[in-house]
Amino acid sequence: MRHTLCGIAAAVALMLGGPAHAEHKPADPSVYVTHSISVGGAVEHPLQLSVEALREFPQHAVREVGLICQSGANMGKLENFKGVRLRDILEKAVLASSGHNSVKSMAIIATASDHYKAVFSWAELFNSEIGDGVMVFFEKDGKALGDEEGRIAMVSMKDTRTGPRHVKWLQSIEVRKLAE
Ligand SMILES: Nc1nc2c(c(=O)[nH]1)N[C@H]1C(S)=C(S)[C@@H](COP(=O)(O)O)O[C@H]1N2
Ligand SMILES: [Mo]
Repeated sequence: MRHTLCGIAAAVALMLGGPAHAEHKPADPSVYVTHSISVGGAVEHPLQLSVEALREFPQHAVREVGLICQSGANMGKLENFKGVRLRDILEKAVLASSGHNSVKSMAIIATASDHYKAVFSWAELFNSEIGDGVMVFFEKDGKALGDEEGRIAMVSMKDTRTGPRHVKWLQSIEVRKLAE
């Protein structure tokens, strides 16, 4: 009985919630494709960046990154892509900090068009090696990204499991102060 109720509750929650993040292979990924990303929230200069605008930042070519799901499952790899550091984008937007200690309580939220979200902290991006490997990318094998990833995606290459912060169809970067 208990299980049945739980099952029904889960089904109702799913129906009320509408589509959650896409399953790994949506039937028609083209509906999720994004062509630019917004950078906003607690920043001095909100930005809207197209692929062309992203190319203006220092570009990094990456040979290969393995993709491991949070479950531990091997999801293949990202190969031969080109992107820019999220840290460089945020430096252009300039974090809106109200003093020396303000940035330490900031979070950076990456959101995809299917509502998938991944979160970073200021310390990860600006004060750890993780930040060196957080890339917003837009090119693979010298070509635009396909619909299965959108034109703009993101990956955190130095994570233990790289799947969770491989954000396909990237749409926005929001900076938020989590504590006063
Ligand atoms: N926008 C978006 N990005 C996402 C997901 C998602 O549902 N939506 N799933 C994540 C998960 S859990 C994994 S393991 C990786 C790898 O998925 P793929 O092999 O289908 O590319 O994508 C990640 N990025
Ligand atoms: Mo995953």
